Amino acid sequence: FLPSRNELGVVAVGFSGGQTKSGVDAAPMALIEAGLIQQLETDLDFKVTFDGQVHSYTEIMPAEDPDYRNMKKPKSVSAVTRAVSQQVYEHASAGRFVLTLGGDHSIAIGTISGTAKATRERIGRDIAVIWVDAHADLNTPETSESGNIHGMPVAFLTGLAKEDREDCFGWIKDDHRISTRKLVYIGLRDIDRGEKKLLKEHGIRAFSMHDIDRYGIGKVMDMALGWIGSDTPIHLSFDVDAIDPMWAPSTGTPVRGGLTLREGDFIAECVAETGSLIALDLVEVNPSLEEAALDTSLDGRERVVVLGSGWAGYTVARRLDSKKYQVVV
Ligand code: HAR
Ligand code: MN
Ligand code: MN
Ligand code: MN
Repeated sequence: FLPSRNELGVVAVGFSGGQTKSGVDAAPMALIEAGLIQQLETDLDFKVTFDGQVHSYTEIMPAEDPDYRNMKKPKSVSAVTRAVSQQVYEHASAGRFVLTLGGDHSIAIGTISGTAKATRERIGRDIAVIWVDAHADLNTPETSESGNIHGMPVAFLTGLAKEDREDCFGWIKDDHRISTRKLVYIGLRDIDRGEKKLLKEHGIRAFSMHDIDRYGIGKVMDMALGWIGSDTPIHLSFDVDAIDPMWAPSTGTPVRGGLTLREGDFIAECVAETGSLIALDLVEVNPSLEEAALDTSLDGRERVVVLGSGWAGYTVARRLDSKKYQVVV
């Protein structure tokens, strides 16, 4: 069921409307300017299909976008994620591994719905999702305290949140959705009351930082992948704020007590080793929040890409640079 070896589709989503800070829309360009695409092609021999642009979707942005059901910018986020869903769907349907560069985490409504639908059509299988994040992003519009849709993507993807209005996520149908049983969280440490309740009620598998402290990242990855089961297509949605702000400070909602750099790498390596990875999202990198990003303990090569923030994202993207990912793709 794997995408063809070395066929990679890249989608660059310059969108920040799922939250209120500007700058996260500039991440794809920062990563691309740091040489990401070129490295994927030349160092790794990927055949990259990339339309060469960072999409800002201005042509589909609604003129007016009032709050609805407590959601901020519902029509904009709905329209953008619908477009992203189609872009990702096309890559996945063509048998490509899909790398999406965000953008805030609301865009995962698009990426995951796109791979879920394509994978069902292509091989008749449900995908599993590994959501690496400090946050659960599981709020429904009603449980959200902020109204920011980047805190809600998993609710829409699992059907815990639904809406009939076509222009407010009503376009999401069953074939776009994932089961709460096929979802695993890693890195959680900032969860809202309503989210905690939903996690419990639906028996969602979640490994918090507490679990990582208790069992170690090795055991946690064994348990996480064991839960999913081998031979299940995996979509990895990596929010860079899962990594401790010491390593990844350039993000809109940093939470201390996060993953070490190696733990972040290790997660990506373990997922790659399964041979079942079909898509990767890299989100919430905000190059404008970069002040303290330079850490003198980094080696020269990494520091080149620090760019402030780009670096944190690059750590994840850099996994694509390893042989293991080559096998996956
Ligand atoms: N839980 C909070 C909310 O709903 C914060 C969510 C922050 N989300 C992200 N992506 N940065 O994980 O608003
Ligand atoms: Mn997130
Ligand atoms: Mn987060
Ligand atoms: Mn909170």
